[in-house]
Amino acid sequence: SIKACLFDLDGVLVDTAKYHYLAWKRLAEELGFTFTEQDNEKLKGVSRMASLDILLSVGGLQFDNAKKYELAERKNNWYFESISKMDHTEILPGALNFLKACRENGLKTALGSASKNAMTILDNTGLTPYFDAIIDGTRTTNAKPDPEVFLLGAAALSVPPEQCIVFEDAEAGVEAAHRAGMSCVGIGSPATLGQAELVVSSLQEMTIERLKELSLAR
Ligand code: G16
Ligand code: MG
Repeated sequence: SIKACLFDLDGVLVDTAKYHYLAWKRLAEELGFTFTEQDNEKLKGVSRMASLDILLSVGGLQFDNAKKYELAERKNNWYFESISKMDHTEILPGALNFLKACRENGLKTALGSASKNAMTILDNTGLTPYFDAIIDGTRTTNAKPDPEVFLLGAAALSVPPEQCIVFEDAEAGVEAAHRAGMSCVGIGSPATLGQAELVVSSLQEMTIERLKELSLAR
């Protein structure tokens, strides 16, 4: 039976994708090209440096590593300005209630995010106390679809992977969950998250009952 829920951050608990997008768009503009919202879809769940590589390929530009780190830092400074102003009103619908329900029902909770800024976001939105373990981009070396972030989460909770369920909005995250030996609930559209065991449009649709049905179906 299910003992733990592991949550992605961006796109599952909060909508920070819009702030990532504004910062990447600004960087692209400084470099002389346009970066659309559609281009931005490719960056979801992807690490900071890999995101920069995708952005530069859209602009048809190439730089050495030193310059790339400088550009990534410039973007991160703008992004950090936005997330510094976040508060609890930016928690996505249903997320807080579902986290509370998990804990009331004896399920452990962990964060499994690629972001190096996760602690700032969790603290500013007041979500930090709802997690038994927090694994973020400062703790991992391999980005999703590598299962590392979720395996570290399960280990931190002392729960075997097969008793964990992952909540993810990115295709690479669903793959990471499966490679970790975990089931996955996709948050978003079945068109992109079709590999997940269940897809819901937001955590508002998620209940402990549905979680139990999912674990029985395994
Ligand atoms: C998030 C976002 C990605 C972002 C990555 C790294 O991950 O989805 O778009 O590039 O983190 O973020 P940072 O630049 O803050 O380290 P997740 O795993 O929470 O969806
Ligand atoms: Mg995400």
